[in-house]
Amino acid sequence: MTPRLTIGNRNYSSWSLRPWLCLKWAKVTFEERFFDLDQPGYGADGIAALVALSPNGKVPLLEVDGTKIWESVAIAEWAAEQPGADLLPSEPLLRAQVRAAVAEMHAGFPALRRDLPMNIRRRCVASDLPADTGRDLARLDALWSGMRRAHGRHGAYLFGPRSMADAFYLPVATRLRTYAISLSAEADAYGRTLLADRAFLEWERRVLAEPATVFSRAPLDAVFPGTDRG
Ligand SMILES: N[C@@H](CCC(=O)N[C@@H](CS)C(=O)NCC(=O)O)C(=O)O
Repeated sequence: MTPRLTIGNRNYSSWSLRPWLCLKWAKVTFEERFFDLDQPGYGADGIAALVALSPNGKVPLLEVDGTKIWESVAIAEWAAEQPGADLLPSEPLLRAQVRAAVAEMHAGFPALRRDLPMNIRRRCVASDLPADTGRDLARLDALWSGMRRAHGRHGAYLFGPRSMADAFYLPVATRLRTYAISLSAEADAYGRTLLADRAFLEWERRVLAEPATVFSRAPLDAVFPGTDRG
């Protein structure tokens, strides 16, 4: 059976985008199922139909031969284990660092995620960000520019060649663009590399082809005044 990935609303669901990129980059054939997150229970006690479908009540969810794999990291790791996936470096210490960067994104940057939600269509200017968001952005800049300085001679991605870590930071690159936030020159250049990724451009085309709607269950479109593309 073809693996099936359930994803949320493409414009907003950063956790859906990450494993979707990993599956694409690993050249895994998979079906997609869209689940509309703009339903009662979102972000609170859960959307009943999603709670029934997914063990953690959230997307993304990958189903492989009747087995459910939830959590974006686990789906990305499954993709990395497929033959020829090339999502993790073969050198153990470098592989550990890629996983550290993935884990930091998965577990960290809470203020950045709170104040700068993914909204691919949106263009606005962030202002008066709280101190903890500034600290998250400074940490992001240090991580991106530090890794680019260390590995830049091997390629344009975070660890040189493209890896799972790039899928985890790509949604962050869209946030910096949406909210007109600049980091250091090295970090900004890396963000541009991510936004030019072919698989991401396919995702973005599909976002812009969908009718622009306002997400009603959370103020994702009203964070700062701005305009929407598409
Ligand atoms: N830790 C989870 C986070 C998944 C997540 O928060 N998904 C959101 C959409 S981006 C969701 O399904 N929310 C449903 C809800 O909060 O009710 C992962 O990495 O997969």
